[in-house]
Amino acid sequence: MEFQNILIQVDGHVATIRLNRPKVLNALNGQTMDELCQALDRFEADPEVRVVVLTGDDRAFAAGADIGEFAGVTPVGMLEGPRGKRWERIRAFPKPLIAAVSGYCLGGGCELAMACDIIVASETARFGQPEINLGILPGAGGTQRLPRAVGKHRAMEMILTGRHITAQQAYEWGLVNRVVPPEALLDEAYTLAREIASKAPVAVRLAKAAVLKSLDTPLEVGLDYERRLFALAFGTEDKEEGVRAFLEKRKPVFQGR
Ligand code: DAK
Repeated sequence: MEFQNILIQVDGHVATIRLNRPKVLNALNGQTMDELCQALDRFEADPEVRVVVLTGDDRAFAAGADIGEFAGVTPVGMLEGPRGKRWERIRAFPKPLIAAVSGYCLGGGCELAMACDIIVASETARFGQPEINLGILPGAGGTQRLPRAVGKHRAMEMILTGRHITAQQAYEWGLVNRVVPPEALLDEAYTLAREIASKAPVAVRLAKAAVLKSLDTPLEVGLDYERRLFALAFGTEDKEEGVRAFLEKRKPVFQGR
């Protein structure tokens, strides 16, 4: 399958998706989003892929949706078009997604990073939800995920003013996991990715599902969900291997079964 707006690569158990529309700061047009979803479909189906790193280039992770595609769109077109399904596909991706962010990470770009499970930022990264300047509001999760990440008041400030924040500010506000020099960005993301990829894949997916569940359920429901997933992990060969390896004082070799 040939992609035009993204580059993909697989190295061991870690796949990379690189957004690749540098002339428009990786603006997320429909085709780019479709290609991103197709790549995720492929990586979900490939048992060799255990973690996916999503990145852009030095200048931009992504400067948002492609604004050119908004002109003339009606409310019905917005509701019934493919946009919602694409973002739902990203939300439902079951394997860990690590965003490696350099440069502009705005609007839908910031929402895409927030849909990932871990965000590594370069010192050059700039985060923002500038939709208010276009007469609209965030529409791909920004009003929901940003307050969960940074708290109501900081999210309000970003969303109502449209101002960008620096990588350091994003770190202090809890939006990103860490900030590294630009040249160390991918190394840092791959170090994390390889470490996670070395764990039992089924347990990793169950853990991701359980943590995500915590963000949209009351504690009692979430605890019950965790209890069930925990029990499910006891049906895996990897659990037997992990426990046996500990008792035998050796490193486990996980198979993803
Ligand atoms: N869309 C299209 N083109 C873009 C773009 C964008 N978002 N951002 C930048 N570009 C283009 C510029 O037009 C310019 O193209 P040329 O003029 O060279 O042809 C090129 O990229 C370089 O940009 P600049 O010349 O502007 O570069 P500067 O360094 O001066 O400024 C900037 C960089 C990032 C500050 C500036 O480009 C900027 O403000 N860009 C727009 C950022 C923005 O407003 N982003 C939010 C877009 S709204 C939804 C799903 C998603 C969304 C909503 C709903 N559903 C599921 C319902 C998402 C909405 C959004 O993201």
